[in-house]
Amino acid sequence: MTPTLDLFGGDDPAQHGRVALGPQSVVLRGYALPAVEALLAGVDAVTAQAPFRQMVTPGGYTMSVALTNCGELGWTTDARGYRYSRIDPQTGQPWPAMPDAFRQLAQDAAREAGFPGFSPDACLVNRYEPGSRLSLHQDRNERDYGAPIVSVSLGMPALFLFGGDERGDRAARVPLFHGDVVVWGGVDRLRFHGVMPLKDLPHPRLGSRRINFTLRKAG
Ligand code: MD6
Ligand code: FE
Repeated sequence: MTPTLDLFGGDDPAQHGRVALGPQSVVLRGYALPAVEALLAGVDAVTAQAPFRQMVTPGGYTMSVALTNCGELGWTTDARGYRYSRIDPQTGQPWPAMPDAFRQLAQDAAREAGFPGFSPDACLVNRYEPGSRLSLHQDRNERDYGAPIVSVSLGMPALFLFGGDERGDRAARVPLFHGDVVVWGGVDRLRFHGVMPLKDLPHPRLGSRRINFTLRKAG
């Protein structure tokens, strides 16, 4: 018998690596891999109705990340501020429905991370290209901080910055790969975080893109 170092637990997604980022935040390595094709079909369905677009921050900067949304509520930014809305300002229509594969994965991952009964009503979908970045921020436009956020990464890898409760706190750099899912909530819910500028490391399935979507209870 050949001894193997089974760091990632074979093919059982529940046994893939877990990396704790804080008391109530965890990276579930590869957790989304079995669902990738269903998730990408969901992304295509969403973006056919609500295309990716680059939004402008209240400070007047055009975001390098392009975004869209699905679910009852969608996150937007413009000169007047950040907010959730039921209507896509670009199409004048409600945001597309949240694909079942998104909702199911988010519920399962949340339960796995200690947040049973997660029922998201908003999903922000981000598209990164080489050089795209997301500066340090807190997610605080949601009404209730009691629910966690579930974040799914597909395509090119990214270096995620996970800081503390103050902007100036030292941030850990955590690589996120295709199929990784991050869940955080509770005492970690308002920690500052961001994404370093992406390197061009083309992914076999998605090319020079990274797709990240985050599921939330916003309303
Ligand atoms: C990203 N994620 O990974 C950006 N926010 O591309 C986020 O900003 C984020 O991953 C709240 C909770 C989880 C996240
Ligand atoms: Fe965020």
